[in-house]
Amino acid sequence: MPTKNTRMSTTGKKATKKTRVGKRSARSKKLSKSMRMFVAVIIALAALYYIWQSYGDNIANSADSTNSIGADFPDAPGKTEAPVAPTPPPAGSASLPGDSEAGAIRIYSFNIQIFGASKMKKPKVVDVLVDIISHVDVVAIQEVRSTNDEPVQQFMRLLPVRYDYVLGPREGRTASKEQYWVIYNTEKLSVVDSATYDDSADRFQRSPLAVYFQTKDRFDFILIDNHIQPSDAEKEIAALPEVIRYFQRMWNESDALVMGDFNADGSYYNENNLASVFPDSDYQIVITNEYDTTVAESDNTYDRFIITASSKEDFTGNFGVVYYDALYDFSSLGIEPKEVSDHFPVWAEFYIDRDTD
Ligand SMILES: [Ca+2]
Ligand SMILES: [Ca+2]
Ligand SMILES: [Ca+2]
Repeated sequence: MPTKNTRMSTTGKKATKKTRVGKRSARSKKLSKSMRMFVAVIIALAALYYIWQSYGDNIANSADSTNSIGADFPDAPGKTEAPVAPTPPPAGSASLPGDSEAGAIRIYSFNIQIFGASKMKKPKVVDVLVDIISHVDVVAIQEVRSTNDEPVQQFMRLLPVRYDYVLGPREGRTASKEQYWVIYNTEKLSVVDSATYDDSADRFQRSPLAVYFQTKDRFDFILIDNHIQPSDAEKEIAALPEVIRYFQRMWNESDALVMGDFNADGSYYNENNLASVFPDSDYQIVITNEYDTTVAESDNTYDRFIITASSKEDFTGNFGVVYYDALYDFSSLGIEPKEVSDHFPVWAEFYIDRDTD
C-alpha cells in the first residue's frame, strides 16, 4: 500500500522578527494608514482568491474520486482470506498484482454473469469491472451474452490501450448463447493462435475456447476457457481431459491451464470426484475444494484453475480468489457486489522464464 504520509514535520527555529521602534511624523502616519488600507485590500483579495481556488479543487477532487475507484489489490499471495479491511478508494492507481513479481504473470478466470448491454448501462458496475480487469495480465471470462459485439467493444474502449482480446463464437444448444472472452496485456503476451474445441460428439453446451499464448520470455501455454453446464457437470467435466489433449496435439504444447466456471460443487457436482478426473500424476488442481468462489452466502468452489504436470515448473505457487466485495466501498458506490457478478475471479501466477517445453 502506498504510504500517504507526505506531511513533513517542521522543526526548528522560529524566525525572529524585530520591530524597529521610532518616532513617526504625521505624514508618515498618514502614509502608513493608506499602506495599511492597501495591505488589507491585498489580503482580502488573496483570501477571496484562495477560497475560489480551493472550491475549484474540491470540485476537481470529487470528480476524480468518482472516476478512480481503484481497489488495493493483494500483492502478496492471495490464499483463502480476503484482504483484512475494506480500503477506501485511494487516489492513485492500486498496486498491480501482475507487477508484484518481476518475471511473472498472473492469469485470472472470471464468470462476470450475463455480460451485455444491460450490464454496460450500469456505470458503477462497469467501473468496478474495468478496475479489476485493469490489474490482470490475462483474464478468461465466461458468460458474455449479447446478440452483437457492441458491449464487448464498448468495454474494451474503457480499458488501458495495452489490452487486446479474443472473443469466441456464440455457443449453446438453446436460443441463449454465450461467448468466451479472453482479455490480455499485449505488453506481456501475444496470441499465437486460438480455436474452439471441435465438439462433433456434442459433449458440451458451450464448447471450450483455447488460446495459445507466448509470453515475452520462454513461457508458452494453452489457456482453456470453459463454462460447464450445471445440469450436465459430471459428464462435461469428465470430457475435459480429452479437450486438453486435443489442444496439446493441435499446437504441440504440453502446458495447458484449464480454467472457468466448472460448477464443480454444490448440488451440481460432487467436488470429491474432481481429483479422479484430474489426478495428481498429470495435473494440479490449483483452486481446491476449500475455496469459496461465490458472492452469495453459500460456500461453493464453482470456479476452478487446473494446470497440467508440465506447467508445474512454471507455477510460482501464488494463487487466490479476488474477494472484490471487500476491496471496494460498495455502499458509497451505491451498488451491491452481486450486481458485479455472482462469482469472484480466481487466479494463479506463473514465471515466464522457466519453461522447458
Ligand atoms: Ca510451454
Ligand atoms: Ca460464497
Ligand atoms: Ca512448462
